[in-house]
Amino acid sequence: MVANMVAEAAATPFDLRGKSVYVAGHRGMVGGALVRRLRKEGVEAVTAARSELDLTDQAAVNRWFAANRPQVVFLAAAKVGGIHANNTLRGEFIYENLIVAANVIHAAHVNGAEKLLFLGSSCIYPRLAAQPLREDSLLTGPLEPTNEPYAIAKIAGIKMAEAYRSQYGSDFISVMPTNLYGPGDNYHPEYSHVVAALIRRFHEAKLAGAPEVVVWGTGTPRREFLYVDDMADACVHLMKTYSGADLINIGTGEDISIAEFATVVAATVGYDGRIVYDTSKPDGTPRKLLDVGRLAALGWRASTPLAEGMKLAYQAFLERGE
Ligand code: GFB
Repeated sequence: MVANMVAEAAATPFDLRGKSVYVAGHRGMVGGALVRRLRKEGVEAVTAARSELDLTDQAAVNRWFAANRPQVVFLAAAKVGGIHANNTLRGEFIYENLIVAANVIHAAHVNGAEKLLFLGSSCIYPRLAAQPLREDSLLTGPLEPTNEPYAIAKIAGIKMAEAYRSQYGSDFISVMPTNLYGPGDNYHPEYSHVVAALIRRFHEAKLAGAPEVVVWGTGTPRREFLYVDDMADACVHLMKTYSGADLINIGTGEDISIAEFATVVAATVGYDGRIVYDTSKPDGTPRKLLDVGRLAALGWRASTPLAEGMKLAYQAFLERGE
């Protein structure tokens, strides 16, 4: 049944060329990758600097949409961070993500946007949902506590897109990316996600000749990592070929333990010291592997293997401007 719905949805073509395409959050890792990917499509995305448009300001968002009237919206703007940021900046994570989603989705509707893609996250699924995580496990159990505020805001965005489709016939779709990494990542030592955190920590340990590197938690949680340019490619593919209320997971379909991943980072960076674990830090969700069956049925699969993506990510880290 679901497979049929997805197959039907895929039959609806949507051409981006010649359209005004707004990427909300273009300074972020995903938004930046979307702008790069859209260029290959012959589309120069419309963007707005934070100084020009504060997405938490409803009146400003309404004014901007009324003046610019984008036909297509990629909603990649969000307050994001790793496990420590999610767990400690809980108020900021729920407030900013709720209000940005509400403001942009509503303004897109009021100003007649033809299509919108909302980016959720794999952390919307219940902490102990069956693996690999299917889209229909949403709201079937309790969430992981470390990122519950972020997940609740993302679930609200998904449900808003779904409700606008149902009540107003808006062509708003939602995608759920797995853990992402690549150029444009945030390398903050405490607030970043694991990939950026470990690239930086292993690199600094190599330069300092440090005998060991500390990795948070037990090393046993498993994560699935998708290179951000693959993510942008999947989003553009779905924008063009998918229209439906069902969520679509975006991932590789393969996961790795944090301990194994730490050895991948060590190899990428060229660090040969010891790896030790700080078990006073949280592990978070034990496993978060996405079922990518719907995405595969829609004709897309990831193309960047982890080792290759990590080389590109390390290169981007070395070349980054601070
Ligand atoms: O990437 P990360 O912060 O996000 O952590 P989550 C993944 C795993 O890596 C956890 C471990 O088990 C961490 O304990 N880890 C080991 C580290 N060393 C480090 C380190 O130095 N820094 C970090 N950050 N982790 C996030 C959510 O959860 O996933 C967000 O909090 C978002 O809401 C994102 O959904 C995709 O996978 O645990």
